[in-house]
Amino acid sequence: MSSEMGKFITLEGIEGVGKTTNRNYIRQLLEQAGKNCIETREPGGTSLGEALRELLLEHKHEGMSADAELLMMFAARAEHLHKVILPALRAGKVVLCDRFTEATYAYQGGGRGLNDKKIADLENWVQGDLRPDLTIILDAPVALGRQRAGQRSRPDRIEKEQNDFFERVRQTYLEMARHYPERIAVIDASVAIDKVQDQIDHVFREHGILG
Ligand code: Z5A
Repeated sequence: MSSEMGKFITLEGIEGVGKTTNRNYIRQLLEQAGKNCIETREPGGTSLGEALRELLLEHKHEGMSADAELLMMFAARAEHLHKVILPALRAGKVVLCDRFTEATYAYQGGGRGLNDKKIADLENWVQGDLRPDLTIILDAPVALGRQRAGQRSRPDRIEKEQNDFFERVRQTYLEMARHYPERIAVIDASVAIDKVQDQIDHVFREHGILG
């Protein structure tokens, strides 16, 4: 990505690890550093994307095929990229996105068992060479994430999968971080929020995002 472009930062992890909680914290960090930042999420972020999100997460479509799920994730992503992410990056803004393609590798690849090649083909088609500048994986044991998330409302179509599904999702995230250490950082999200945020500060300093 050219130097005039803004930075693309994504947050990942299994449910309940604190993506939403820490997104607010990161936004404050960026704003205090004088950065112009937008927050968005996947699937979603546009009116078409939010409509696809509803279709993907509601219980009405139990048993949706893994291929249909994958294609809908990328349909939402294509719209999101064209309408929101790329225009903001071109305007020099920081885009802070709750989940992106690493979630597809983790959930549709690791979780559902789809071949990585299918995902990589769609990634190259829809994104060209755009990849996040920094991905933060908030990592915690599945039981802890589920316990934290479980204190809220009824699980959606994906959240109601079993622990072994989320274990595969978690392991796929950790594997991606080992593969791309220069752009994917893992943070221990099992500790108290202030300790999680100390680690976020450290990663942001290391990657020169605030400077
Ligand atoms: N999905 C997919 O399959 N493929 C794709 O390509 C994409 C997505 C892009 C929607 O995601 C679903 O889409 C998701 C993957 C799939 N399904 N699942 N599972 P989502 O991001 O909207 O949904 P989510 O992962 O289920 O988010 P979440 O449950 O809202 O989790 P969170 O945002 O990471 O957690 P949180 O709301 O910030 O925190 C949960 C609770 O824990 C809350 O009460 C906090 O106060 C508490 N918390 C957070 N951190 C701490 C610490 N450190 N200590 C104590 N308590 C804490």
